[in-house]
Amino acid sequence: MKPNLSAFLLLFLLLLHQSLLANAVPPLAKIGQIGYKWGKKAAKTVYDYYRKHDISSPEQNQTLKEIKGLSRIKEYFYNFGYLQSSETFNDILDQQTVSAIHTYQQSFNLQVTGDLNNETLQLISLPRCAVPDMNFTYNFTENVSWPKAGNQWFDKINLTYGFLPTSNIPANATKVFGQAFTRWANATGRLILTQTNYTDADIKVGFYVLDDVFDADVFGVSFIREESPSNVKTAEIRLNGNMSWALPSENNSLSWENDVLDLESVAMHEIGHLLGLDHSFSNESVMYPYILPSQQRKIQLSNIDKNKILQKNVESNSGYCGSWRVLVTTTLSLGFGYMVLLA
Ligand SMILES: *[C@@H]1O[C@H](CO)[C@@H](O)[C@H](O)[C@H]1NC(C)=O
Ligand SMILES: *[C@@H]1O[C@H](CO)[C@@H](O)[C@H](O)[C@H]1NC(C)=O
Ligand SMILES: *[C@@H]1O[C@H](CO)[C@@H](O)[C@H](O)[C@H]1NC(C)=O
Ligand SMILES: *[C@@H]1O[C@H](CO)[C@@H](O)[C@H](O)[C@H]1NC(C)=O
Ligand SMILES: *[C@@H]1O[C@H](CO)[C@@H](O)[C@H](O)[C@H]1NC(C)=O
Ligand SMILES: *[C@@H]1O[C@H](CO)[C@@H](O)[C@H](O)[C@H]1NC(C)=O
Ligand SMILES: *[C@@H]1O[C@H](CO)[C@@H](O)[C@H](O)[C@H]1NC(C)=O
Ligand SMILES: *[C@@H]1O[C@H](CO)[C@@H](O)[C@H](O)[C@H]1NC(C)=O
Ligand SMILES: *[C@@H]1O[C@H](CO)[C@@H](O)[C@H](O)[C@H]1NC(C)=O
Ligand SMILES: *[C@@H]1O[C@H](CO)[C@@H](O)[C@H](O)[C@H]1NC(C)=O
Ligand SMILES: *[C@@H]1O[C@H](CO)[C@@H](O)[C@H](O)[C@H]1NC(C)=O
Ligand SMILES: CC(=O)N[C@H]1CO[C@H](CO)[C@@H](O)[C@@H]1O
Ligand SMILES: [Zn+2]
Repeated sequence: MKPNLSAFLLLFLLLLHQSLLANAVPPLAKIGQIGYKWGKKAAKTVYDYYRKHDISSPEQNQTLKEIKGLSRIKEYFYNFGYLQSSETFNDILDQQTVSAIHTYQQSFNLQVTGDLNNETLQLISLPRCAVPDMNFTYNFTENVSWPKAGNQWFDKINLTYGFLPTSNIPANATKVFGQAFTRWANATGRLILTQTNYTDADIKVGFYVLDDVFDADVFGVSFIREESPSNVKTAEIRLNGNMSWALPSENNSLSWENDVLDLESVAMHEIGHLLGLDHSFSNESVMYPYILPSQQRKIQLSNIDKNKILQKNVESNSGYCGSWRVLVTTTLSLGFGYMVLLA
C-alpha cells in the first residue's frame, strides 16, 4: 500500500513501451542465470513456517528439513553469490544451503547459527541492490557485466552522465543525482563528472519496471554494457520505478515498509559501483547492499569508502603511485622507529 504522500513524493513510473522494455531488460537477467524472485515475500513464507513449527534450533529432525518457501531463499542466496548450485531449487534444507546461510550470517556480522533465524530473515526482507555480494565475475556474456571492483571499464578522467528522457525525471531529482556524482568526484580528487544527454553519456540513468526481472524489494542495479563494434563501454543505473522516491527535503516521509526510499542514498550507492566499489558489509558504508530501517538516508562516504576510492587512483596510476606509497610507508615506519628510540 502506498502512503498518502503524493504531494511530497516523487513516484517515477516507467513510460517505456512494453516491447522497448523487453528489449532493454532481459540480458541482465542472465547475469544471475535465474530470474529474480525473492525478498519480503520469500522471507515471510519461511518465517511463517518457522513460527508455526516452532523451529528455533538448527538441530532439526530430518523430516522437518523441508521448509515451505525455502526454494526462494535458495534462489536469493544464489543470486547474491552465497550458493553455488544452479539446479532448480527445492525446499530441502541441504548442507549447501546451511553453508550458504553461514556465509551470509558471517558476512553481515549476524549471529552465526546456520539457521534461518529472525535476524537473518529480517535482513533478507529489506530492500537491496541487485548487484551480487560475492562470487561474481566481470564478464561480458550477453554484452553486459556486473561492475566488479578491480576492473576498470573507463580509462578517462572526464566522465558524463545523462538521464533517460522517457523517465521524465524532474529537475529537482536530477539535481540530487548531480550532488551524488559531485560528492563521489570530490572523493576521488581526480574524476570530473558532468551531465550530458542520454545518448552521449558514459553513465545512463533511468527508472524501470524491475519487478519482472527482480523482485519489488530491489531498489536498483548498475551494470556495464559493451557496445559491439567498437568495444566502447557505457554504464547504466536502473532504479526501480515502482518505488516512491523521496528527495532530501522529504526526509520525514521515508519509509521502506511503504517502498519510499531516499533517492540520493541510492544514487550514491549505485554510482559507487560504477566507480569501482563492490558491496561492503560494514553498515556505515554507502556500499552496504541493504537499506536498514535505522539508516534510510545515508549519503556521506564512510572512511572505508573514501579509502577504497582513493585506492582506485593508486591502481589506475600504476607504477608511479605504487612506489610513492612504498616510500610513504617506509618513511612512516622510520618515523615510528625514531619515536620509539626517543621514548
Ligand atoms: C563465495 O565467496 C566466499 C568468499 O570469497 C567463499 O568463502 C564462498 O565459499 C564462496 N561461495 C560460493 C558458493 O562460491
Ligand atoms: C521473531 O520475531 C517476531 C516478531 O518480529 C517475534 O514475535 C518472535 O518472538 C521472534 N522470535 C524469536 C525466536 O526471536
Ligand atoms: C563468463 O560467463 C560465462 C557464462 O556465465 C561462463 O561460462 C564463463 O566461464 C565466464 N568467463 C569467465 C572468465 O568467468
Ligand atoms: C575535462 O573537462 C573539463 C571541463 O569540463 C575540461 O576543461 C578538460 O580539458 C577536460 N579534460 C580532458 C582530459 O578531457
Ligand atoms: C519536484 O519537482 C516535481 C515536478 O516539478 C514536483 O511535482 C515535486 O513537487 C517536486 N518535489 C519537491 C520535493 O520539491
Ligand atoms: C565538492 O567539493 C567542492 C570544493 O571542495 C565543494 O564546494 C562542494 O560542496 C563539494 N560537493 C559535494 C557534493 O560534496
Ligand atoms: C547530444 O549532445 C551532443 C553534444 O554534446 C550532440 O552532438 C548530440 O546531437 C546530442 N544528441 C541528442 C540526441 O540530443
Ligand atoms: C553483443 O556482442 C556480440 C558479440 O560480441 C555481438 O555480435 C552483438 O552484436 C552484440 N550485441 C549488441 C546489442 O551490442
Ligand atoms: C509497476 O509499475 C507498472 C507501470 O506503472 C505497473 O503496471 C505495475 O502494476 C507496477 N507493479 C507493481 C507491483 O506495483
Ligand atoms: C535527514 O535525516 C537525517 C537523520 O535522520 C538527518 O541527519 C538529516 O539532517 C536530515 N536531512 C534533512 C535535509 O532534513
Ligand atoms: C552497524 O553494525 C555495527 C557492528 O556490527 C552494530 O553495532 C550497529 O548496531 C549497526 N548499526 C545499525 C544501524 O544497524
Ligand atoms: C518427530 C519426528 O518427526 N520424528 C522423526 C525424526 O526423523 C526420523 C528419521 O527421519 C523419523 O523416523 C521420525 O519419525
Ligand atoms: Zn549495490
